[in-house]
Amino acid sequence: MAEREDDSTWGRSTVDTACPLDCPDTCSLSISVERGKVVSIDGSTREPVTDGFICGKVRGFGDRVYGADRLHHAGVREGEKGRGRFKKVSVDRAIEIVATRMQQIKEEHGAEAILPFSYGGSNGLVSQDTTDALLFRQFGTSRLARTVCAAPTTSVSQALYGRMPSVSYEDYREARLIVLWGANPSGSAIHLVPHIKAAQEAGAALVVIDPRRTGLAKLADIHLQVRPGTDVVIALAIHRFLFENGFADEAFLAEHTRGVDQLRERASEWPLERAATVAHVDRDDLVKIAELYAERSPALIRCGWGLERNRNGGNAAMAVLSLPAVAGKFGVRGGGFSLSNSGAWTVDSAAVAAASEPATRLVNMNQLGRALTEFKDPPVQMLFVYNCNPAVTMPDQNRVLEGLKRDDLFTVVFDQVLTDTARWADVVLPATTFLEHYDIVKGYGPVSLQLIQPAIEPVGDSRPNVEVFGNLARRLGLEVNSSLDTDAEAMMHVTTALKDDVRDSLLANGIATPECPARPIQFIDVFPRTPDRKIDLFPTELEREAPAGIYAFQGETATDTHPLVLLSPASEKTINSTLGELRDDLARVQMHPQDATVRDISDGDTIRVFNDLGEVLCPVQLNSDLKPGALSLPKGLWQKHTMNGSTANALVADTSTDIGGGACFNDVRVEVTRVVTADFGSRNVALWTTETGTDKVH
Ligand SMILES: Nc1nc2c(c(=O)[nH]1)N[C@H]1C(S)=C(S)[C@@H](COP(=O)(O)OP(=O)(O)OC[C@H]3O[C@@H](n4cnc5c(=O)[nH]c(N)nc54)[C@H](O)[C@@H]3O)O[C@H]1N2
Ligand SMILES: Nc1nc2c(c(=O)[nH]1)N[C@H]1C(S)=C(S)[C@@H](COP(=O)(O)OP(=O)(O)OC[C@H]3O[C@@H](n4cnc5c(=O)[nH]c(N)nc54)[C@H](O)[C@@H]3O)O[C@H]1N2
Ligand SMILES: [Mo]
Repeated sequence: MAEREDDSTWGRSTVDTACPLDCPDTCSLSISVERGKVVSIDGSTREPVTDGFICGKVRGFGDRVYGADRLHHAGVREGEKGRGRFKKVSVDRAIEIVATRMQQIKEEHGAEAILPFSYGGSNGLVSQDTTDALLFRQFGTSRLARTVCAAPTTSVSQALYGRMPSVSYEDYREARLIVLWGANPSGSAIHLVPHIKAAQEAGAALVVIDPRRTGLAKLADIHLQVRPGTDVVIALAIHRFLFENGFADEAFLAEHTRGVDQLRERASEWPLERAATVAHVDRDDLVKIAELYAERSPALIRCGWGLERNRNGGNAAMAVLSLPAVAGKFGVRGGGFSLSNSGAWTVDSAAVAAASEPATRLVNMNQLGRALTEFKDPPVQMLFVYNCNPAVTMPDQNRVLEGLKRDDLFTVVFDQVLTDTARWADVVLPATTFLEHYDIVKGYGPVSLQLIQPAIEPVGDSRPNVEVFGNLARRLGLEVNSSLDTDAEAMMHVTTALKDDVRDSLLANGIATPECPARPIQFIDVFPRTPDRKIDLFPTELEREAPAGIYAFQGETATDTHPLVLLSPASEKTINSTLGELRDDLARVQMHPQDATVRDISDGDTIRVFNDLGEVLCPVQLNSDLKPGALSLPKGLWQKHTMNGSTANALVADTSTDIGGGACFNDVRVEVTRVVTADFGSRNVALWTTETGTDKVH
């Protein structure tokens, strides 16, 4: 069994476990427990990348476990929707109510009128896509396209490379050039930062391509402060430079790739000058980057997720990820690319794979608002939310909220805390946290598999996902593989077809290392997993999907009425919206002083950020680290974090990215005005606007 030290005299124990929150780092943790309560959470060294340190968010996770917003009981709505008031019922009773309603909806409208809605709130292999998936498939509900994150980059890396594993964190220090492209690891993957700094100390050059001057951009040799959405032309211009100046690795291209001629032709349209003009960057900086990339090896590109959330995002990711192929950067330690490693090691869920998926209606999760308000044949009659907080995290927030308001919609929310979505529920179900149940977590940065084991008993009546879905399935008369989650071995049966050695290693050590090498050299240890093992530089299947073709730039549409662009990057204070309940301060929109001056706006003013979809009222912070013309408001805000209950997503259209059906979170056109505080003192604004957020019930 994985380490668990007990000192029963004092009721003290230390539990080794891991963090399943939606972050690439998947840290190994050591939890100190006293008399059944978590007293501290620290990093451990079991996962080498964690190396004993963790972020402040998880260190403070006990505040969530024992916090005022924790859901201790199941509840049935009392009074109007959205007030967040519930009558306490037993979990069994709540499940019975949900089951009865599901049957009724199936009889009246067909099971496709039920929409299960989940994302990565728990990245554990047990708590998503196991019992839940079996239940919903057998019942014949609508299906969900889980596109809110990484859809464009995944489509593209699948098409080009068959999701070849990435360069590991540890091997960043071997690189002589690192390009951080639309990635901000200081906020979103902190364990990468020491490796980048070590590389710099050893003489590596650092290039950061980002509309914001991030912490690492300040330390970079070159910060290319692009206009959002223009990365595709920057990457194509570097391709053109490589092709035209004899830096393309023709031997590698001939042997290992397909489609290079078409790529060459698309790139030919983008001389460096033209790309620099479109992206509003200094031509000389761009030339320097192209030269550095041509000359230095090992050269490593970190493709983040900031650049994909845009109408040009899929093509941007494709043009970026094809650079190491053209420049011949593979075959050396520290050279190549790094992206999500979620596809590096597939741990199949046997039970789920075996159950065929019925071809029921497929709903793109980014269009939840539309689904709730417009879908017919059948209309959505039940929304079942778990591992997700769509009232604040999905595009077109106002339309999502309009849908949640529908009296004839039955909403079930299964969560750990009373989220903004849970407030709209007809039935709430209390979920355990990773400190209270078993799970298995696979990293998408480092690729190890780790065991999660409970450090404490479930708080209140909270239950693990598999238990709730197992009970619900039984009530519906369905046969699913579930577990009462009594021990690690039982839990493993529910979930995955783990190979014996992997299972044994997890049980004995709490960690298992993957079949693929943990520190792979691309094109030495790992190869494309495309059918012919070649890199497909011009994947025609994506061309059919992309509205303007592949490697195309669809422009960007700043308009006279909405000339600014709003970005919403990851914040170091929350993981998506998780832990947002613990913060009560108002968020501040970041704005460049130049944009503020022309609008007569000063630091600290209350501003209104608006477009045709909605408005956000909050204080402004002037910040010259932004590209002029761009604003920034963190993702993951709760309704209480702005003065009118709207987050950045009230301004995000539910249109799709060029490839992959992803969300365009960073492609938001807005205008800003100062709110005259004589009209609304900030307190009044808060009272006036948070109809749904004032009378909070813990
Ligand atoms: N602390 C914390 N860590 C997290 C998360 C969190 O919420 N909090 N979320 C996790 C999740 S789910 C994800 S997906 C990852 C995301 O992690 P990252 O890949 O780092 O993504 P973002 O923070 O969304 O954006 C990264 C950078 O892209 C920039 N950017 C925005 N638009 C553009 C553009 O058009 N071009 C370019 N070149 N850059 C652009 C932003 O300014 C930002 O600095 O982080 C994970 N880690
Ligand atoms: N404006 C803007 N919005 C964005 C983005 C952006 O860049 N800009 N980025 C997007 C990205 S990258 C992502 S990944 C999505 C994420 O969006 P969501 O998937 O909605 O993520 P969270 O907000 O973290 O909500 C997850 C919820 O799951 C719950 N949960 C955790 N573990 C369990 C469990 O074991 N059981 C149950 N039942 N519940 C559990 C948590 O308490 C939490 O409330 O948001 C997207 N939203
Ligand atoms: Mo994400």
